Amino acid sequence: MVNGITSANLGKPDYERALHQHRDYIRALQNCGLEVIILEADENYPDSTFVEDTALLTPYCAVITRPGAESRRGEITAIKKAVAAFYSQIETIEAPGTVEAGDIMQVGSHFYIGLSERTNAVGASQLIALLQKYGMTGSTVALDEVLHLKTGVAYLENNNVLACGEFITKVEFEKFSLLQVEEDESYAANCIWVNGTVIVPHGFPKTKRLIEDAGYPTLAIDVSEFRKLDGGLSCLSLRF
Ligand code: CIR
Repeated sequence: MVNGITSANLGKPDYERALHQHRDYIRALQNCGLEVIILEADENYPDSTFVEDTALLTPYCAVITRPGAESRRGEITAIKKAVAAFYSQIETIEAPGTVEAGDIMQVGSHFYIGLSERTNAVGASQLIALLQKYGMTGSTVALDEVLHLKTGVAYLENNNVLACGEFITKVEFEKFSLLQVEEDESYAANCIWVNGTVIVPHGFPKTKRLIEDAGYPTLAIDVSEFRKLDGGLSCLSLRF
């Protein structure tokens, strides 16, 4: 994983520390009541720890994506196999479409799809058609500043959206109650709501307090080594 793609200027990840942080992350999910299935390391793909990008798992079907980053395309082989144990309905995004599911934010049965350098319009429209086939809906959101949609925005259920930067003023999110993450803590906009608790990255006290003031218990996990590869809390798991 130390050779993963990055735009951050934070140096190479420390592998041992990353393993340690990964174990803490798994424990946090378990503490929130989840059963965690841990996949084998896929040593051919340095970014494969960011499993979120390779599949969208809905209540009715799984969609195996086609990552926009070419070096990540082969990650889907192992993910497809793992997902097949839980889903009988498996759909796929086809060329020239690209989708990375870090660009997808679920709000009930609606899915916001970020159009980014990794997710293109063809991929997004394939995905919207697939969602509709199963009685769900999707819509696109243009991104200008961040890697993935969920780099800058997280749905915390109960109509609450945690947002930073460009997402604070997007019309698409006007109907939600917005929790605004300050620019100097922008990394903390990627949090995950799990069974009522919000797992937050360690080291961002203002955002942690903001979430707690909105009524959520929080659990802080240090993911500094994954941040060095532009990855966050949501990227490290597929939650279904
Ligand atoms: C990448 O650039 O693809 C990885 N280094 C980071 C992916 C992060 N995933 C996510 O935000 N869902």
